[in-house]
Amino acid sequence: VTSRPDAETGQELAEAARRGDRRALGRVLTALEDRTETGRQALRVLSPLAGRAHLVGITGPPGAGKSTLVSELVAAARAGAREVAVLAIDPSSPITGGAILGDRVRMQRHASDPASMDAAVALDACGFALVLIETVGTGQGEVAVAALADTTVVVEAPEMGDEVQALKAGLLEVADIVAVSKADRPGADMTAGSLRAMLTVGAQHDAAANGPRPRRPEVLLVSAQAGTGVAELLEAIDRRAPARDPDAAQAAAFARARARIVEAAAERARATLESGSHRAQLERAIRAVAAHEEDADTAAMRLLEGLLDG
Ligand SMILES: Nc1nc2c(ncn2[C@@H]2O[C@H](COP(=O)(O)OP(=O)(O)O)[C@@H](O)[C@H]2O)c(=O)[nH]1
Ligand SMILES: [Mg+2]
Repeated sequence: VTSRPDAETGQELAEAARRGDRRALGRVLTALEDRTETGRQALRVLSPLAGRAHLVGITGPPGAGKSTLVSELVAAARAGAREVAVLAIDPSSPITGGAILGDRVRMQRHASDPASMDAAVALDACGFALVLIETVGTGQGEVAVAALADTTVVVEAPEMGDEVQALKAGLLEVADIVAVSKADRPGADMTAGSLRAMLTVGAQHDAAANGPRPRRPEVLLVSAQAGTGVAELLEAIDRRAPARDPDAAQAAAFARARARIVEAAAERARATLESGSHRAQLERAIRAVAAHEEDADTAAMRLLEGLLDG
């Protein structure tokens, strides 16, 4: 089944994508990235069909070895006859338009963008059992992927010595698994050791604070180059699959739903504000705020109340 070149509704595209039509899936993803009505239609069809995939965030500092590791994970999972998709989210990527290459999807986005979350839902609904979501950049975007994923793998390279990059970026707090990459290089054992020590202290701290679920991420050594530790990493990921850890899956689903609702509300508010029907009010507020007759927050509140009233 191939998709007709044009004039397809989001519903038709979604149905074709579900039947395994990769071109249709690519067009759904592009529509989601472009935030079009077609994308919204497709998502209405796909959303209820999602919820089976294991969404795994792979994050860490630039150059840590994420992309290389993701390729190895894909190969290992495919060897087990699993359907795997990779969603690479990079706000600085020069590639636009939800480019899809085989089962690799690139989006010039942040992890917290509704488009990224919608893409994960679409891949899930189209039957990919494992969706690896690679995020690059620093700080914000990397932490945001944790809200999107069921399981978060933080990748840390050894050459940083005792300067643990993931710690600086606040990444250890969101890690379910820490993968020390490039284990073929000297210093990897030391990095793993200092990470384990740090995380033990962190876990004690969490327990003392009576947190709901003290985190004690596993630290694993992997070398994509030597091919060592990849199978063990995949096993560690699989142990956290939603079906095997329903409580964690429930918590992840709630975090995801919360982020999606808040982001969708913000996106709708922005679009409505800038749409024709509210343009005049917005223009008046712009003049008032620019002239210092009103502060921006008061103007925003007034406009938001106007949105809710219709
Ligand atoms: N020695 C060694 N180098 C690696 C390994 N994995 C990745 N690299 C190298 O590290 C660099 C960054 O890798 P990449 O996967 O692009 O990192 P990313 O920015 O985190 O996606 C590249 O030059 C890779 O060849 C590994 O297991 N061992
Ligand atoms: Mg990369």
